Amino acid sequence: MKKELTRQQYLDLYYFMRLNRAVEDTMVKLFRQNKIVGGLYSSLGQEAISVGTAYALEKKDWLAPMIRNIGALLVKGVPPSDVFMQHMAKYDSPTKGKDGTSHFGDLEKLHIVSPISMLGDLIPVMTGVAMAGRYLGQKIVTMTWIGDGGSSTGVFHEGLNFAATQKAPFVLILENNLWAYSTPVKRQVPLENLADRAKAYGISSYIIDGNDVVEVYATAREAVARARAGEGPILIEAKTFRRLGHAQHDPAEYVPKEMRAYWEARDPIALYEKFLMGEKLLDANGKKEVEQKIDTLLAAEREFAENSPMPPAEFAETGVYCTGDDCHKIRPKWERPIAEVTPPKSSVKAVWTVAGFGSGKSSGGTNAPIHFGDTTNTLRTPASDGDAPVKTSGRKPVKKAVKAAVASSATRKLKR
Ligand SMILES: Cc1ncc(C[n+]2csc(CCOP(=O)(O)OP(=O)(O)O)c2C)c(N)n1
Ligand SMILES: [Mg+2]
Repeated sequence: MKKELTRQQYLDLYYFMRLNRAVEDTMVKLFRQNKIVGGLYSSLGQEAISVGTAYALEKKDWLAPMIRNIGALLVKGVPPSDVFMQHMAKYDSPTKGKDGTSHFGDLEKLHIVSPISMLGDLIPVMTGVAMAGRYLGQKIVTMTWIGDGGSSTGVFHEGLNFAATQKAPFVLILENNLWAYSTPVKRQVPLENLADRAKAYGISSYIIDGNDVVEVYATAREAVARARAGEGPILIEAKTFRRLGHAQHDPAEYVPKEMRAYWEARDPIALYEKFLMGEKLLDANGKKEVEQKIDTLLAAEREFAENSPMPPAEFAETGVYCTGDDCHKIRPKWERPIAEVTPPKSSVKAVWTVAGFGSGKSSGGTNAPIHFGDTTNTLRTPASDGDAPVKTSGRKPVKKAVKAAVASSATRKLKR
């Protein structure tokens, strides 16, 4: 770790790494209380990468996180309550409960592009954002992250080639944490350094110790400055280790014990604390203050998140199709009348039909299109189309069937 930052920068990096870890520790508790909806991914031991790289960006710059980049979101200004609520599918969450993990963004204030699951797809997307900024004369830099596994996707290569050809002001952080699910990096890439892939696209790259936050930040800062100056995209490979399984469900028993022990002894927060104490930038009191500040903040943020309601059921049917202002402020440029390209007008008449389909009734008596077996009807399949109609068994309507079942179970109980 070199000495080249201001005291405030050193302390900010420490605060955000501790906050990143504390936010994720809180989510593990929420997960065990069954309050998290969906998967929970951990960046334990990788905090220096998310924090150090995002800290190198300016306010006007743009980023798009992957699942292990909660730290980058916190640095960019996302409140922890948003992260909690997003994972708990709460109505006040950025996606109002419609998506989970780090799958949310903020195009207006924080300049965060919402990720999707497809690994690598953010590379061409963030290249596009970088190019748009250039057209608009904004001098912005864009950043996203990719794993060792994700760096083997086609879109990683297509995207990086595209970014290089366009000389896009874009910085790509390759988090080589040695595992992609249960596949060790050596079994999927015949290279010692994944940064070598940059050579194929004629762009600059760095290889850094991802557990040394000062090195991460100093390198990212240089890369961001170079990209902003017009040098084109830059790839940074940060060597690290995924300390937990792919997600909460995975005990990662396939990881050799010695490998785990090696990396656990290189915890980025413990290493940094030692450095800060040695440089007299932090002492026991300072450490306590940071801990108390984070504890107080997270207690309030967690309470807010837990008190937020779940979305109302009817909300599920909204936002499926973009409806302009009701959906978001960025308007689609419709070349044809909206009514013409959205249902019901956009639906085409089926070339073959199943008689009775769509006319079934739910047990509540409402329309239940898929319960076509609930009505006495005839069935025609593509194979039998044109042949004589096939008679279905014509089961009892659900309501009657349920009544009969309830009656028979009551009789059984009485007999006992
Ligand atoms: C294109 C694509 N293929 C497969 C997946 C399924 N998938 C999700 S995470 C993951 C492993 C990713 O490993 P890596 O890129 O090393 O990231 P890490 O989990 O180690 O952070 C896979 C295969 C996906 N989301 N997208
Ligand atoms: Mg990996």
